Amino acid sequence: MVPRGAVTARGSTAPLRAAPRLLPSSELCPLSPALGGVNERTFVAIKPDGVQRRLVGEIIRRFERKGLQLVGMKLLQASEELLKEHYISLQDRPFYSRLVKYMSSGPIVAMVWQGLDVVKTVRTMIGETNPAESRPGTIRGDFCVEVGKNVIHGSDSVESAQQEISLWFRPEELPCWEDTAARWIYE
Ligand code: IDP
Ligand code: MG
Repeated sequence: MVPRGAVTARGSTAPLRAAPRLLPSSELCPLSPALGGVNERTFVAIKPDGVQRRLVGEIIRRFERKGLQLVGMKLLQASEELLKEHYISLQDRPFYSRLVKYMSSGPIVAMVWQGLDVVKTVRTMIGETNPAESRPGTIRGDFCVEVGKNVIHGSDSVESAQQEISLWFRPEELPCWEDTAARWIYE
């Protein structure tokens, strides 16, 4: 895990401004040591089955209500090339080509979420890879049945999150905005 206050993708250690404002994409995101420098980011994708089953709003609602900050989002039809790269670590698994086909079978909602320990938090909220092993209350525990149609992706480490964010998003697609609720969420 990246320590609180450390710099992650496109972050800096400049203090937060007093008033909320949108920053030009060329500026680095400000971090606030006073607020714990909560700058960890993770990549989340609502898979084609999640989009088709109208789960986009429900999933975003869960992350928002948790207190996480949405810093990037787009609906896109991912190319096989992109998906092969995204799942490169699974290329020797027997389900790899079926996985790429599934992921390219319709649009995906790609997102970046930010917060304290966000990689671990989002994985906990998603549940296990196999929905049958996922507890009720998790996204996979509540909304799906089979591993091959498990609705959502979340990065499994800070390092893979950084790689996945740079694979799926251009810097200008991650606008920097001050989270004015942060003081009510973090000590
Ligand atoms: P994760 O999504 O929980 O991180 P990974 O092991 O990284 O799980 O696998 C990536 C995706 O590959 C899974 O979310 C699932 O869609 C698919 N997958 C994993 N294992 C199987 C399998 O045994 N059969 C079919 N698909 C699988
Ligand atoms: Mg994974």
